[in-house]
Amino acid sequence: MGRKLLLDKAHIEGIRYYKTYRDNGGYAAAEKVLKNMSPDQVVEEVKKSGLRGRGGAGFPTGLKWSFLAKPEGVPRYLVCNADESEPGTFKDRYLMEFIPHLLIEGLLISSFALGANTTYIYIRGEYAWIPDILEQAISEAKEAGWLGKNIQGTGFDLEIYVQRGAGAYICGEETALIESLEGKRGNPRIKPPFPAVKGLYQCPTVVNNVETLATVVPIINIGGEEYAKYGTGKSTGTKLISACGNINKPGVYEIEMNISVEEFIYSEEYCGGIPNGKRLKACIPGGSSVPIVPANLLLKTAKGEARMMTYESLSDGGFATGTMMGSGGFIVLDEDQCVVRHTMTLARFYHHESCGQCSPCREGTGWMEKVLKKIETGKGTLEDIDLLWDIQRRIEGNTICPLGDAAAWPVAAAIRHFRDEFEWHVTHPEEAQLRSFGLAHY
Ligand code: L3W
Ligand code: SF4
Repeated sequence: MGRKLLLDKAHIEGIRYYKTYRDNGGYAAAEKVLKNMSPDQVVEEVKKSGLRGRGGAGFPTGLKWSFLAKPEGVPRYLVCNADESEPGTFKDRYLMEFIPHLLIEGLLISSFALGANTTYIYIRGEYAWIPDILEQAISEAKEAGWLGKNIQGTGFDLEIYVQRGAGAYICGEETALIESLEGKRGNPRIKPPFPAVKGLYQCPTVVNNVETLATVVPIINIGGEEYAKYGTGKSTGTKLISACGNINKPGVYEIEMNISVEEFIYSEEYCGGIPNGKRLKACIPGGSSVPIVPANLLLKTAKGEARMMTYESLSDGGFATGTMMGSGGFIVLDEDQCVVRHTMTLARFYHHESCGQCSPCREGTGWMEKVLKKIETGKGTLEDIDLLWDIQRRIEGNTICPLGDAAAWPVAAAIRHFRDEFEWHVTHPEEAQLRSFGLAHY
């Protein structure tokens, strides 16, 4: 069994509630920090741990915290990004729903480290039942003296507020989230300035993902150096992976970042293999925004070594697979899946979710959806495949926020790795049409 740091107590009945959480070692890290550590020491431990942001970008958390500007007399904010909307990603939901106090404890420690007295959890609107769970955890923690004024007699004050989003994917982008939190339309801002300098209400703000902030708890409990012994290389610790698609055991798994992709897909401890003995065709290992990888590149590197579930191995220097660990939304496709249809579905999603501020994204996502629909329904031409390639190329790198790239990459990767399938739709229009209507399969 792989070692666990976040979900090790998830099986305990009643762990959602303060008493059970506390009886099982909860708030020991908060106690350690408040009694024995300075804010700088906490930041140092997080740096030593090598923790990287779990929301998608993998940016070093300790480094981000050390960027936080500290002008005299200006409040600082911590914002927990719980707007988990990336298709295929549902690991933060699991944490918030089943072990909410792990997040509240992580927020307390992180707020203390950053000198933030007000912290917001911005939660995806569709997670309609979770704010109540978080509110209950917050009020239990407050009653036990872990929130409010003069926490545990240290003089440190902290209030945590839960803010619901209204169902817009773009509000998971940190600056759009901040705009939304300020009561405005969730349009991303141009960076720099980064939130660490000018964030919420133009004040220094750290925005971190739910899993990132929850992970601060085991880091403090075992120490940054010990945490860094988990995993390998620049992928230290454990990572939550939400696995879905054509696998026998979809769900949320905590993996130590030292197992192979093959082990993750086929072992009984994790996904349990592919149903009905079907062959693996491809995988999107990090949420819908990261490029699709065909099975041959997914399981082995160009050197014939096992591909690992790590930031480095999945991106392979950004070259061979061109994909990423992303948010850990692991989507498996078996041999029956149509990559063109799949790509069209994603294109529709990004078109719908584009905020419309920049023309390459606003117009390009719509064009990609239209051209993909034409090809998928057997009405496309070979020139349309080149047109599609051209459109995605004009979006990538030319937009305000990463949604443009996120829309372009899946299309580019699908054409790069599965061009024959696009061509098949053009050269077999009648079969493609039947398949599009769900009347025929491979
Ligand atoms: C201060 C600097 N701060 C960078 C901070 C920056 C941000 C973090 C990472 O997009 C990706 C996206 C999705 N001074 C700084 C600095 N920072 N330089 O570091 O920044 P960045 O720009 O690399 O990424 P991002 O804008 O946060 C995140 C991809 O993740 N994604 C995930 C989506 C996940 C969800 C979800 O449901 N959880 O939506 C999937 O792959 O496409 O590329 O905080 O401020 N000099
Ligand atoms: Fe809006 Fe798309 Fe531009 Fe991002 S890239 S700011 S979502 S139009």
